[in-house]
Amino acid sequence: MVNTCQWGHNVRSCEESGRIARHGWLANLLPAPGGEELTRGFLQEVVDILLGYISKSSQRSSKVLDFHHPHQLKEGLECFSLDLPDQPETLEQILVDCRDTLKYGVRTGHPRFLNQLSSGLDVVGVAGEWLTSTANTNMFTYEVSPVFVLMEECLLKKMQSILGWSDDVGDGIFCPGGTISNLYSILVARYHFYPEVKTRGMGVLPQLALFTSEQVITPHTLLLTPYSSYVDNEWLYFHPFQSHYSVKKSAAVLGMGSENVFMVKCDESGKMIPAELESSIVTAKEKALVPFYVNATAGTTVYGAFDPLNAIADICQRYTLWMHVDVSVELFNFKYLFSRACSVTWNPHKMMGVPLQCSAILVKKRGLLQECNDFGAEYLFQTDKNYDVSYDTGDKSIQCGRHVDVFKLWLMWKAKGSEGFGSQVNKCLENAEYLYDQLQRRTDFELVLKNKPEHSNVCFWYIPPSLRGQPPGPDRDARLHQVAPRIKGRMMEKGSVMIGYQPLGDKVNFFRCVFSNPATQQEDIDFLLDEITRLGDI
Ligand code: ABU
Repeated sequence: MVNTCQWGHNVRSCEESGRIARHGWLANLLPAPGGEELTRGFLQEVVDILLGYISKSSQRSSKVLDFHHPHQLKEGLECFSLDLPDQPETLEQILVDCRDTLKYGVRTGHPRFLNQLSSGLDVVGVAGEWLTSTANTNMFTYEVSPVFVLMEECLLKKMQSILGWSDDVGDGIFCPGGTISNLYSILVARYHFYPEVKTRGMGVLPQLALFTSEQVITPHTLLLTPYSSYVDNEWLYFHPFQSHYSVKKSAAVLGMGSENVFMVKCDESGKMIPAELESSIVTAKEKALVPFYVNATAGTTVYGAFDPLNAIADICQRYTLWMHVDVSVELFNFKYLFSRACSVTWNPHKMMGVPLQCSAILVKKRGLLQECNDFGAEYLFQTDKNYDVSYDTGDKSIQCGRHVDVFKLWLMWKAKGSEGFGSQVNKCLENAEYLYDQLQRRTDFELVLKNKPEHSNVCFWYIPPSLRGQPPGPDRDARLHQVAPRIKGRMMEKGSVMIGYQPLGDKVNFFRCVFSNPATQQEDIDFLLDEITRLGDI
């Protein structure tokens, strides 16, 4: 006999309904015999929760977040507790846990989530991620991931053609995030020049030097610096310009030493100055270091600045250096700009809106990743398999197990086409221009960079009434430095909008608005500025 259980789905009897609800529901899900109905019911409930969340995330009347301090979440809220039980929870509680996990998180797909380079909620991407989890396989061999391995190859080829690389030279691999992609670029560059490092280690190598833009701040570097000053009984910290911390971190991880990363001076708009790169190379040589690697940035984290890639490529060619480009933006608007790079980091989880995480390292020397990283574990990479084992791509990686990050990107690419991605990005660029125009018109805001945004980042200060008309100087700086964090805190507590802030170089805390969220419209930008004014004037 089939009945309807308390969550509205058919079960075999009332007794079973009660039993399942209390304890045994888990044991009755598939693969338990006859578990289809209950499994469908459970997953349908989860889908309903996800649908409710997705739909609410797109409504401007919803909050971007329901902020709680860590201690509040740890103590537990209403029906939500992080503590792990010894006895199984009921199905009802599991569904509450799902709902509450989303409730107390941040709606990164909300049109007013402008906090991060990765944002948005792409429904096709979500479907891709769900399918990926359902397949629950590993990217290391064709044996267990035949379709995903070929999808990775197909995506990498497409991406290489957009970079302007010919079909037969390129290689690559998807890896867990941009920092790891950058780490790969240094790893393969070092191997390219010094293949003996793989077996004999750093001891047989000269002291190597790396170069990167000073532009992107290191979040961990709150040191007293020559820029610090003591104002109003507190230290005011100015960050020195710092290279993207992934380069320093990688140099440390790879045994080259973070102090051997030279941070090349940038111009006012945040672009690496080629003459400064050249003089840093000369300085490194004078210190008996051996330059081998330059990281150029296409879209710095804060300003969205593009380093002059051609001039940097000329210098790399002159000194025989590996040129890597860390692309934090997208590449549809910049086809072929990267043709001279030896390697490129491309993060589809940023401007392309692919659900986190989705990052690729592309290397313009086929076979290098494999040679650099392979160890041919015989329990995985047998050479006498019944298929072409060149598709067992896992040994290109420094990982063993590798998550399938490719399917959601492949599916989104199918759904949108390259043109769809291009228009999605263009909309973000239009938003950046609109914000820039609005900021120019308003007297309560001040742009950090006077020129039109190069990409989708716009940086600005809010000037509260008490600071308007105050002459520039340390006192004004000290007060202005406190404005953005104070407003940001209020925004989060209210849950109305989210935007990032940071100091940079000699500039005190300013807001960085970055557009990568396809849901954001001009009305959200108007709201953002009005909300900052409302919260800042309190
Ligand atoms: N390099 C990571 C970017 C972080 C951000 O969204 O600002």
